[in-house]
Amino acid sequence: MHNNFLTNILNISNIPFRSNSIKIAITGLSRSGKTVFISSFIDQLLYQDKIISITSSHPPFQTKIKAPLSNAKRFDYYTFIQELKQEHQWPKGTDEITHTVLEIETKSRFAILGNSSFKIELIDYPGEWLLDLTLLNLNFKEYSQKTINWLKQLNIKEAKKYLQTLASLTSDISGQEVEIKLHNEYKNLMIYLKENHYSQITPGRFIMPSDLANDPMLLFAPLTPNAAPTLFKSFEKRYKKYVKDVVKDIQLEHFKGFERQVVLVDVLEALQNGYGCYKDMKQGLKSMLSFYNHKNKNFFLQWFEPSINKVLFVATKADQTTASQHSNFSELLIDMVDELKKELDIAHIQTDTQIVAALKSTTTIEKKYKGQTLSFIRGILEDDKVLHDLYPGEMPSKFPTKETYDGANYGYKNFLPLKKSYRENESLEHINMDRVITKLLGDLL
Ligand SMILES: Nc1nc2c(ncn2[C@@H]2O[C@H](COP(=O)(O)OP(=O)(O)OP(=O)(O)O)[C@@H](O)[C@H]2O)c(=O)[nH]1
Ligand SMILES: [Mg+2]
Repeated sequence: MHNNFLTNILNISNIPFRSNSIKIAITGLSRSGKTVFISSFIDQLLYQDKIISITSSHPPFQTKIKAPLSNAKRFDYYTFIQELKQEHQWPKGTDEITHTVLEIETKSRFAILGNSSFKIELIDYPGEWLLDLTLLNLNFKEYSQKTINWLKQLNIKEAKKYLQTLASLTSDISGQEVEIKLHNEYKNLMIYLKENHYSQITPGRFIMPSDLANDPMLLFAPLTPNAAPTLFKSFEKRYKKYVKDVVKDIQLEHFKGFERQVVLVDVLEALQNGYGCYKDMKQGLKSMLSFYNHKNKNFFLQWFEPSINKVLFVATKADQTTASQHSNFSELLIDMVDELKKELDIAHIQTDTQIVAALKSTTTIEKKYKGQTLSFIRGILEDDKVLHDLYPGEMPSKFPTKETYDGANYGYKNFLPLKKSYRENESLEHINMDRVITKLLGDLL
């Protein structure tokens, strides 16, 4: 009797602390799958029929979408899900920060406590703008130096051309004409590098201007310190304004107060675009999360109290490979974020990884080829909109070394959402989104 009483008290003290609302930022570079991921996450929570097996360890819960926040752009779940389920199209790229609020009502494990509810605010946050937060830490001279060093390291023709332009500037050069020319040359280089799968691109608004397209504030570019003092002063002024008005007052403001973060990592993109892109993505991820680094902690504390205590690294598009490759796919994701996880550990931030397909757009089938049975994926290719069976090959379990890297060995294709007709209240076809829900919200359910 006495023992039972004690056990009950202990159990009750084990109930996870429930704050009434929790904020989750979903971040990742453009095209990494944020919008489809958030749409699927909401859809799985709304219609839990498929996730019941994993979540059966939790009491039932009910999810509702709440009214949009008055001070933020709405994440348009209804339009995105209509495109994915009915029109079999991917949503267009997003170039702004959007929010949505859900309310989850759970039945308590302890009848005496009754039902309880909590809110989750989800935010779709472009990784390009997250990279901008590193600029808070750099003055214009430092930013220029860092960018120039990076361009030198890339060792590619297009970057060398910009460095040559910088070297050709005379010390007395100034004026709007040269300012526009330099800005455009640097901006076009950033667009080129983005298209060629490089990750460490700043300022974010040069490639994703959103409402700031053609704003004169953006008229700057990195310069060799001391080379052209008048030009330097004028770019320095605009850089300072950009960091204060855009990075600090808008982009940082939206990032404050988050408890959990999802970082989408495009592992397949890194694998198929060569060693340079892989290295750059790894470094880019490090920069994106640099405010957790204990060395930067004091600096960032003055801007915001980093309250994130859980980071989940997710690689989506697992349906672009066969089911037999998923365990290697998971290993590759771990390989990509391993060092970062260690750094976050030091900062007492809990981390985990998960591969998913937010929307499963292919099926794995077995086919005979030259006497061997191989795993193929069947799906509608985005290129020609026709159903194909493709052999995506084997994935390594570690990223290759510089010497052995051959991007040509790996080629993953984009598929369109399958032409499935969904029943009412049937959630989006997926791989492992149930595990994401458990890893991200399990302690609250
Ligand atoms: N096969 C497959 N492709 C996916 C999946 N999720 C995203 N994609 C592909 O990735 C593209 C980008 O997905 P989005 O969700 O729009 O990515 P995003 O990160 O929001 O991109 P931006 O808004 O441009 O920053 C889609 O157009 C699809 O081609 C998935 O679960 N499976
Ligand atoms: Mg998007």
